[in-house]
Amino acid sequence: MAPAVPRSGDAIFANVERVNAELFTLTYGAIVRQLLTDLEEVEEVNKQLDQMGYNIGIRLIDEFLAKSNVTRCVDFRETAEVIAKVGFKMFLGVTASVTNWDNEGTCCSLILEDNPLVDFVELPDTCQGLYYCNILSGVVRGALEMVSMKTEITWIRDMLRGDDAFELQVKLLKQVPEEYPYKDD
Ligand code: MYR
Repeated sequence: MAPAVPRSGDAIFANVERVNAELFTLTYGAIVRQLLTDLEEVEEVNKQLDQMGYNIGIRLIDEFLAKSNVTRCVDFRETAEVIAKVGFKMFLGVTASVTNWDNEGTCCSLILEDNPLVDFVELPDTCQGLYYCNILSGVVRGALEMVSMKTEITWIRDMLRGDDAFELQVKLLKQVPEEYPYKDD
């Protein structure tokens, strides 16, 4: 039966957001499932998810910079915080914490305790080597490459493998200085 009192706008929007999030999660699951069927080897699926993420990341950076009003970061530490607090929030709806810095300030971990990609997900034994969320590592790598940072991204912890959080290690390999586009005469 329809409710006698219509729900407030806020409640309706909250519900629409939840449904969209569930649709997103289920759609991602369907993509991973299809890749497993098509490619058969989990290693190949890992590579494909990373590549798909990279292709998304190199496009998503424009939207990120336009919507976030983030300007040049002073160093990689600030970049990592921006990814964790602004980027993840914007595209995944959750924030990450940044820890495990090396002495040089070029390698850190992004920790996700809540990850909407894995809601409803349980991996069967046949998928043990799968990095289910590998699309995320590709997105971060692609986005950073577009702002002149070559990185290597590695999963250190994965809740689908029984760990207590998702930990994504981000290592800055090379920062290509941007060239001033005009000649001083
Ligand atoms: C700069 O110094 O040019 C700013 C760099 C900001 C990079 C932010 C990259 C955002 C990546 C979003 C990842 C979302 C993953 C779901």
